[in-house]
Amino acid sequence: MTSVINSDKIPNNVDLSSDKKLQRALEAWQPRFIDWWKEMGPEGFQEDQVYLRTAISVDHDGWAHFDYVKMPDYRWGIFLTEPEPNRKIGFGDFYGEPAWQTVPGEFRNSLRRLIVTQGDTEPASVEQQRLLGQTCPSLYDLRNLFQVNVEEGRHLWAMVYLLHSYFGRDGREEAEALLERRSGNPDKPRILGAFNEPCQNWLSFFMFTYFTDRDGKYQLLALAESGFDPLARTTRFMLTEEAHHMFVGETGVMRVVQRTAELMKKNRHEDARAEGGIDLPTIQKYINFWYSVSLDLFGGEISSNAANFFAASLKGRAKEDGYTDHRVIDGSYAMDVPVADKESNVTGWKKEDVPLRNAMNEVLRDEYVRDSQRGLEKWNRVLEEAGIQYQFRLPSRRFHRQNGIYGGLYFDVDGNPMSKEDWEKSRDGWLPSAADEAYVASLMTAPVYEAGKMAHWIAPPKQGIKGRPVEFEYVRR
Ligand code: BYC
Ligand code: FE
Ligand code: FE
Repeated sequence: MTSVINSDKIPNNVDLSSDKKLQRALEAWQPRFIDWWKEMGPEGFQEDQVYLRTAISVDHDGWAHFDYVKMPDYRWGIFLTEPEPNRKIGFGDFYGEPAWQTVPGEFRNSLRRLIVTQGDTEPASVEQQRLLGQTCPSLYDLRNLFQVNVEEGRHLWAMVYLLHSYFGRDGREEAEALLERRSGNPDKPRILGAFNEPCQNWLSFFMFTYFTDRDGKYQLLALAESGFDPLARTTRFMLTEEAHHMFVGETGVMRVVQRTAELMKKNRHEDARAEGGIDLPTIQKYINFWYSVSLDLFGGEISSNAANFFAASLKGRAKEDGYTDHRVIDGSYAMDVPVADKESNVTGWKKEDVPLRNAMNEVLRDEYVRDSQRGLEKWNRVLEEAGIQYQFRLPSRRFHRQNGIYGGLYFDVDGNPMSKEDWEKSRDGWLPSAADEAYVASLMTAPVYEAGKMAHWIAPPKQGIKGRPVEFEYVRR
């Protein structure tokens, strides 16, 4: 069941070779995936040798193998954590019943939709990041970008495996469609908002991997509880890879902040831009942007979809074990819901006790907000230690939202309602303006390919990858 046969075309621990039909279907999808990768993956680096980690098994120590590989030769495999014998469903209407090994007929559509939505984000992020290599701040960062990209590719494989094995013809059609939508393309966009936003510079990349990959963490934690056991097992393994993506974001922003602090200290007016760095208010604006678009990824505060997913035992809460009531039949979540007029002006607030099942998106978002705060505290400590009077903060969760109860309304970063007109006048003080974007882009016009060297606007990492020095040649051009 769990042996890894690396001689297979598709590395896996699901005994793919014993299911010839499935194996053929996936082997037919594989060249289309490679075509997509060559077209939409990192542009200009497909022939380079990259020092990458490859998942080769699901053993706790030793699941990852590090070596040079050309990205198109990366062995994208299918790995599910070991089955938990006699696993019981941990929440919802089917709480306590044996976990499902096949798709429960009445929930087929909901389940497929969850898997497709999850799957869609993975290639979308690769598309968003495809040009970043051309302006990398170091070979170390270039390698991390590619590591994240190949693993998002593997996450797509994980979802395609589920679609092919459990959803027959329409699953195969969805797997095709996952390679056809394109991030930011108005005719065939990716499904969720944040995955259509351009990610054009490295500050955005670090914010994306900090904030948007962290949505991935929480959505995967919720799916890791699923009563549909193959989904639970595949997302559990994805989570082991996800940690590195958020590490890239957290340490990336931290290194920018550290460098900015150094440059400010060099300048009589603490002017980071005068010294060629990224000033702190600009960093705050990127936080505001990527945090708010990532908050939207959790869905509406009051959601019948979320209630249905929970009731059907398809999507739970992060770490369901930590809760006591797993059926959640009568709890509620108190919310202040804004009431607005036709011009989107907030005219008042309505207290609502939302049935807890309908508030599951908000419950998950609460966990996310807490977790997001932690990195900010680390970044703020860098500033404190440098003796700089400035602190980053997360904007209110009402700020700059596109969907849910705050969607389309206007709030400042503290959550106070305001008119559309006033908001638009203030916008450039809160979110990256065209001038900010141009400034950040002006720092990142050329790549740094010399081993160990860093772009001027970022500090070196504390250590390299897998015990290698920072000066290691992580990418051989
Ligand atoms: N943009 O009841 P509602 C990751 C739609 S990231 C556009 O409020 P629901 C990764 C919604 O589909 C993790 N549309 O929300 C990170 C619905 O449409 P219909 C990805 C949106 O359904 C970095 C309508 O609005 N995984 O892995 O409870 C790099 C009303 O929906 C958005 C998942 O998302 C949006 N932001 O929740 C690489 C897990 N939000 O029904 C990878 C699977 C909502 O009117 N997905 N809508 O057509 C889900 O669990 C749910 O679909 C959502 C939405 C939480 C996303
Ligand atoms: Fe992913
Ligand atoms: Fe990720």
